[in-house]
Amino acid sequence: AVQSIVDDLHAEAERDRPAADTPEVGIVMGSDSDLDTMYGAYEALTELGFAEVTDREDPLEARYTFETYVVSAHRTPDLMYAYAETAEARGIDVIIAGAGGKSADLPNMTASIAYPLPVVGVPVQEKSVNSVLGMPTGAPIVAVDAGKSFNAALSAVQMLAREHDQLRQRLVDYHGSLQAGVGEVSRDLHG
Ligand code: RP5
Repeated sequence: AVQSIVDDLHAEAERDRPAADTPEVGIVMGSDSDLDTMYGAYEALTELGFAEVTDREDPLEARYTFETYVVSAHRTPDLMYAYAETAEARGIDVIIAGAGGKSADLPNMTASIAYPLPVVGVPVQEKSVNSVLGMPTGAPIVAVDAGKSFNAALSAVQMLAREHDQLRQRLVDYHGSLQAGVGEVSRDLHG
């Protein structure tokens, strides 16, 4: 099964996919046990109007989309390599990569292989932080604190927003809604 996904990724990388059929954001995580933690990224992307591509054959309706793969650096190294190696050619603009444990190698290996595509790393637990952040000079990764996948998605969309005015506006509106929310809490507290 893994080999057929690897083959599909390479086939997609070689095909000239129209931009409208290409997810802007790729989410990868080391295990399906990371799903709960990575759910924050789904929430942020959905809040900003992204839709998840669940069937690559289906025509996409939403303007902005993301895809999700479970890719383990240790159990499926070939798949990790294929995903990261083909991401740019497949049309992905930014990857969010989450992994847990003390050997959370997926985010940093993905960043190295997918370079120069930006990768936002999410250490799933506190103990994973050093392994995600411990990159040598010249091999960059952007990372958030343990479990902060919501912020990882906001950072990814900030990168995209430099070239997409609509996304920039959604980020500004989202920030405005945060301020309004805080304002309401203060009003409630102080009458
Ligand atoms: C890591 O090992 C994964 O990212 C996950 O956080 C952790 C444990 O994986 P499971 O044993 O729950 O599949 O590579």
